[in-house]
Amino acid sequence: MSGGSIVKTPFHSGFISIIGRPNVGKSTLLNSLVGEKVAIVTPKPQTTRNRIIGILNLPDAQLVFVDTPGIHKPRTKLGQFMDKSIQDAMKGIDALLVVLDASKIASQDRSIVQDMRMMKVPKILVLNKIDLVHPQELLKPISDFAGAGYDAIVPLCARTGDGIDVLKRELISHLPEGPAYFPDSMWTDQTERQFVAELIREQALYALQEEIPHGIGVEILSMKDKSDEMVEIFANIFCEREAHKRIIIGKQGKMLGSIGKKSREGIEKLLGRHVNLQLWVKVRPDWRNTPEDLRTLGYAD
Ligand SMILES: Nc1nc2c(ncn2[C@@H]2O[C@H](COP(=O)(O)OP(=O)(O)OP(=O)(O)O)[C@@H](O)[C@H]2O)c(=O)[nH]1
Ligand SMILES: [Mg+2]
Repeated sequence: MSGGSIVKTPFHSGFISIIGRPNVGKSTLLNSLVGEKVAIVTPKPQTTRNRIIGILNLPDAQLVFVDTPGIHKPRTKLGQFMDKSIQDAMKGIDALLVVLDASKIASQDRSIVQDMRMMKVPKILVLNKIDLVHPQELLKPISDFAGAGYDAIVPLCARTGDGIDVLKRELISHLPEGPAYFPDSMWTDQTERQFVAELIREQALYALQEEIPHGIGVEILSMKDKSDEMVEIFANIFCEREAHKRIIIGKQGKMLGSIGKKSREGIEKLLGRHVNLQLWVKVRPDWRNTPEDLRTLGYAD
């Protein structure tokens, strides 16, 4: 007679950094993997400014993703902070996702793919935005990168989620056995205040054109519960010039009104309560090079 034994399925866990050029869809991929809106997404490059953690909890695994700013040459102290966020996100990780926009593979992408070979962790190359290319167009990058030292090449569409499950299974198969690092109810390490500031910045980025978006920062001045159903939020939008301030406010305050309305809708969804949002626009010339302003806006360690 043989006794029954309980075979415990192994639990896998690990930190996985998501890196790539600006605008390739890293934050969209993070949101899609986690199934929540963790990071803001806009069509403007350099949307993400700091390291953002998103956690996927599964019965057999906990995947901790680290979204990063797009790799670029820093030109301001803010840029240096973003660069450092990328460097920090590469430390102590268990796996790496290198993301490319399959519809626009450029020489910088090839350099990034090449540079990341030195990372001695499992690496997966993600060809994102496959909705924008004919399937046959994927054959060339797949064969070009086949010998690049990656453990897998996964084509997917972060926007629709097509191919995301393949990526999840692939990642789990490469992660070490280990414990959950965070409680299984947690899906990010960002505070409500940080989220709210990001949602306002997202709407400002959507509304504004040309060079203004890079000079936008959002400071939450206060968040107060007015009742069980109502939160009052005061926030400053920083910009770098009087001319930018005029554009952000718009004719008869129209632009600011629209940024405020859309931000409020996003914040209400996040908090599940009514929001009274008051926005002010402040000119801070060169805040991107001013350590005190960078601290105020949360771009400091
Ligand atoms: N068509 C298509 N667009 C996508 C896809 N994934 C992301 N995008 C779009 O690409 C743009 C950039 O997406 P983000 O997720 O902000 O890109 P990012 O790499 O995080 O950009 P940075 O934070 O600036 O480095 C947005 O307009 C997204 O909607 C996709 O699978 N298909
Ligand atoms: Mg991003």
